[in-house]
Amino acid sequence: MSDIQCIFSLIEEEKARQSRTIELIASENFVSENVLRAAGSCLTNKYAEGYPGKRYYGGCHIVDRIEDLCREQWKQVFHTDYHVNVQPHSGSQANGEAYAAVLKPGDTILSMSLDNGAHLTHGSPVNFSGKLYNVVFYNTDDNGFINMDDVRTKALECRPKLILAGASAYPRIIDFKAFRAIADEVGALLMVDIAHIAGLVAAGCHPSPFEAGCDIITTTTHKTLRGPRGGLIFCKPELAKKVDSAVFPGNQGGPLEHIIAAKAVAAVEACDPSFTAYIRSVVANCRAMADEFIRLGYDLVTGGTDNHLFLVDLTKQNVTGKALQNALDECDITLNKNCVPNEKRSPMVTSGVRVGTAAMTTRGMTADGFVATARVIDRAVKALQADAFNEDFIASAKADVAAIIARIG
Ligand code: DSN
Repeated sequence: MSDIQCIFSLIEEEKARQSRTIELIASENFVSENVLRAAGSCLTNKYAEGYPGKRYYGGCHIVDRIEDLCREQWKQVFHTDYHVNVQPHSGSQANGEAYAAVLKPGDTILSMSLDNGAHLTHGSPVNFSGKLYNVVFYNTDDNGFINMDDVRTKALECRPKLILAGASAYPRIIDFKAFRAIADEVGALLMVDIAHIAGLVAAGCHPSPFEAGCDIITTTTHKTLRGPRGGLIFCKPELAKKVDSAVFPGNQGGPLEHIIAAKAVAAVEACDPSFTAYIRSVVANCRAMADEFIRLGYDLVTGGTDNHLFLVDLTKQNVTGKALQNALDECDITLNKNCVPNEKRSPMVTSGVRVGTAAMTTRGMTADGFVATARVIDRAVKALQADAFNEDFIASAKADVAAIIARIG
């Protein structure tokens, strides 16, 4: 087999893996054929540094139209007049570029920490954000809810230049208006990272940071928005120039015009009424699955969920997140280990797992399938506890998974 055949054979293997597994990673989804077509198109050949109408290279008149269309379409998704930059290659880059637009190195950011459910780029000491800026963290309470009293106290103490709201592993509604009030009280800018909940915001299933008057809003396009991998930055019009120059030439070179076209396709899809119905099912399925875990005796961080994900705290079961993730991999169920509030284990081990319903809802799984999946996961936990996670168990769990998937076609 040639090296190229080997690459395509591995892609086929991955396609088969995706098709036979139950995908519960809260940040993943399955894109449409049209998103794939645009992402795999000849636009990958084009260099287009700059912005529509102001490029550094020739031959950009067609990609200009695509990027303009993309920008306008994303404003429609969120019913907003905010400026949007569609060039960020990822959510992490979008966050770095948003900071660079309004902060200087050493400025203070008030943010939530990674172990409370935030993202690495929200100021983790091992990330550029924690190295470049002075980051002060607000906390969640003992049940895992964002503690708005702590946000206000810390904001009054540290007088941040920027307050950051948003998370990667937070199962509840975030009160953007309460953040806005605190930011106004201390004269801070308010940035919100909606990478996870963007689809819910678009579908009206989560309060909108646009309506709350947040200054900068970043997102990825590939989680609940079901688009290609990439980022977006929205900002109030008065910050548009600063944001655009922070993206290019500040942080990036040539934009990925094939991905921008795929983002445009995803935006058109997100404006279709069927997208709202999809997101409502994601949320309903998440509640059904979370309720089943509670019924089976598990502790969930915050006691449940309002969105597309929940966190199972396995402390009581004395099973680590890592052990369960690895065991479920063998049973064709994919999820990720996750820290829980007051985590005692390292981030590579953890005491919990994160479960999301966006991807399998796209595949057509309904509440029954999610409840059945919760029961397979419960059996895996019990097998680990009883030292009975063996070949026989794996074979029977895989058969259960295959049957659940067969029911969705
Ligand atoms: N890795 C993403 C997630 O799983 O939430 C965040 O970037």
